[in-house]
Amino acid sequence: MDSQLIVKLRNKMSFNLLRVKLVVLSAFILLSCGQSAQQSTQDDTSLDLNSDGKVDVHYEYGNSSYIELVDRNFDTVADESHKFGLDNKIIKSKFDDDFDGKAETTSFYKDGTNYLSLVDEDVDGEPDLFFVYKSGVLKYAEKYYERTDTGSQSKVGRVEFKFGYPISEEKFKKTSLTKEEFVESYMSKVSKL
Ligand SMILES: [Ca+2]
Ligand SMILES: [Ca+2]
Ligand SMILES: [Ca+2]
Repeated sequence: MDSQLIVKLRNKMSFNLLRVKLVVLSAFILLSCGQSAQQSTQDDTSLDLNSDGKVDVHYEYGNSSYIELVDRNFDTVADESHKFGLDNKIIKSKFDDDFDGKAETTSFYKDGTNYLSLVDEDVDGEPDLFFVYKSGVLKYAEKYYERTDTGSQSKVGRVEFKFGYPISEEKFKKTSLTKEEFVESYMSKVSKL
């Protein structure tokens, strides 16, 4: 086994993102059990998690960062990508959670921990759902509802979470922000870090 690869996998074990944990854990178990996948797909830049001879985790290295591409449903199309700094700290992830080939969820991390995820449900380039985390734990989600006619006002729905489960009804607050401004307020949280 390549020691550099093991170090990377160990670093990733600490991430709070369950999906990342599961994928890496599978890889770890696979490797530590000695059930090495086919030699042709095991090298420094790729892993075959389900031993079907097809690469499921692939690494692309740049000058100041590297990207991990993961195929969770083993259809040979990557549905997760994670950007890491050269210090192995995760910076940003993208997820294609409906496996249609387009990533709609973007997660942002600070000190290796997820603090904000934005979901662009209709993949029009603007997020619609906003998930806020504390120490990597989902606390609340918000959704912007555009006003439906000139007499009405736009509103923001908010749901609180505990252990990944919603613990409140959706509560609405009227807002004078346009959708662009609302998105901007979330993006400024990202840019301030
Ligand atoms: Ca595979
Ligand atoms: Ca896939
Ligand atoms: Ca998608």
